[in-house]
Amino acid sequence: MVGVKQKEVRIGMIGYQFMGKMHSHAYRDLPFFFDTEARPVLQAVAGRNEAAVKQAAEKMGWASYETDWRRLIERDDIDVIDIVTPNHTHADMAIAAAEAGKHIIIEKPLALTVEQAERMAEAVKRNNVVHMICHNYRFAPAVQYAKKLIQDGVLGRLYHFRGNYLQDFIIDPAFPLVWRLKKEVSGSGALGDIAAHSIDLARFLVGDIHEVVGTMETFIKKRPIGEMVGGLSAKVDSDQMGEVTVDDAVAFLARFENGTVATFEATRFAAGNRNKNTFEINGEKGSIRWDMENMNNLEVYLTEDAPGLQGFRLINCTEDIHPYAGAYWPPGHIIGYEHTFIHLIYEFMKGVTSGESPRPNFEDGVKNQKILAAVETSAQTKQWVTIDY
Ligand code: 4PW
Repeated sequence: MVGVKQKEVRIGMIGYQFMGKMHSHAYRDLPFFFDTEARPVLQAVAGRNEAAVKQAAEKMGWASYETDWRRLIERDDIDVIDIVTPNHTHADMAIAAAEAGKHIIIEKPLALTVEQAERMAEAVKRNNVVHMICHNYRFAPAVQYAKKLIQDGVLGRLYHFRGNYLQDFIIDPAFPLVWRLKKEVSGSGALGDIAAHSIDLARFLVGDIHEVVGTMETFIKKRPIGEMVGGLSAKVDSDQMGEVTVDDAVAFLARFENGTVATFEATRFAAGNRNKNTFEINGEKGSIRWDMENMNNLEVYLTEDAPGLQGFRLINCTEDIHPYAGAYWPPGHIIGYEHTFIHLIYEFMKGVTSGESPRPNFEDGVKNQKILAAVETSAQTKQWVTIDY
């Protein structure tokens, strides 16, 4: 970075699989494209299996490794703890990291329960550390541009938000009972794993949610015992069957505090939809829609367009005017999924320099967790549930 003195920020990451690989890549690529005062250093990675964590450290460029996450947090050559482990470990790790004065970046959802999430938020506040939760999709240039259009009043008053997150990776009944399907490890299923992203997008683009009513379903109740093997693949370990204790699918209605009405659907049983994270927003002056699988594009419809010319226009958000896009290639030279994490890490590094926790932070994580809990309560009681902020 020319002319600005850079400060090294030493990262200690707990976990090294799918999201660990993604975060490692983002730390390494960040300086290629963005100027920051804080320069991330891949100081140490932690995992229980020594051979595997050693190999991961070598492959992803981490300077050292630990086999005990508590030892990583104790190290005085670590400034940031990055938590990319399954959800049931989040609370203990984040609270210990905060008590040790480390800044924290953590994968979603924040915790298993609202109670855990609140304790985590109190710990980061009490210890005055910078905190952020990894809802990466809001950092796509097209989503950031959608936010700008809404803020500038281009859509006028907002009437509808429609958020879908559709996957199909567990549709085969032979797909094993991995951690993502166990309530005590993951908290919930499609709800916390993917609807959580739609909730974050909704809160980012529209505002706070006031009340929800929903339904949840588990289509396949028992599966063979097994484990994840990277990405969203898994392997069966045994011919024993175990009980699925989370939702396979969730659908809910919501009303925002500003009067916008929403529908949400999240499922891992939508055959043919690999990572179909989409939203549409309808306002008094037009509509916008976005689809993660074509993430550089934003579709925009404006009611003021001349008769005969009305229709959704396709904006390829790769121009300098589109947030983050100008840091990369010339217009039309698209970016991808991994870049959303580079932008997120960029914001986090700026936060570490300024001392301000970037959004979405643990306070957002608590609000999101309350919405997840309200949807579950509503599915059980078959009633509308007001979110108690
Ligand atoms: O964003 C999605 C996640 O939250 C991911 O791409 C896969 O599904 C992995 O976990 C969830």
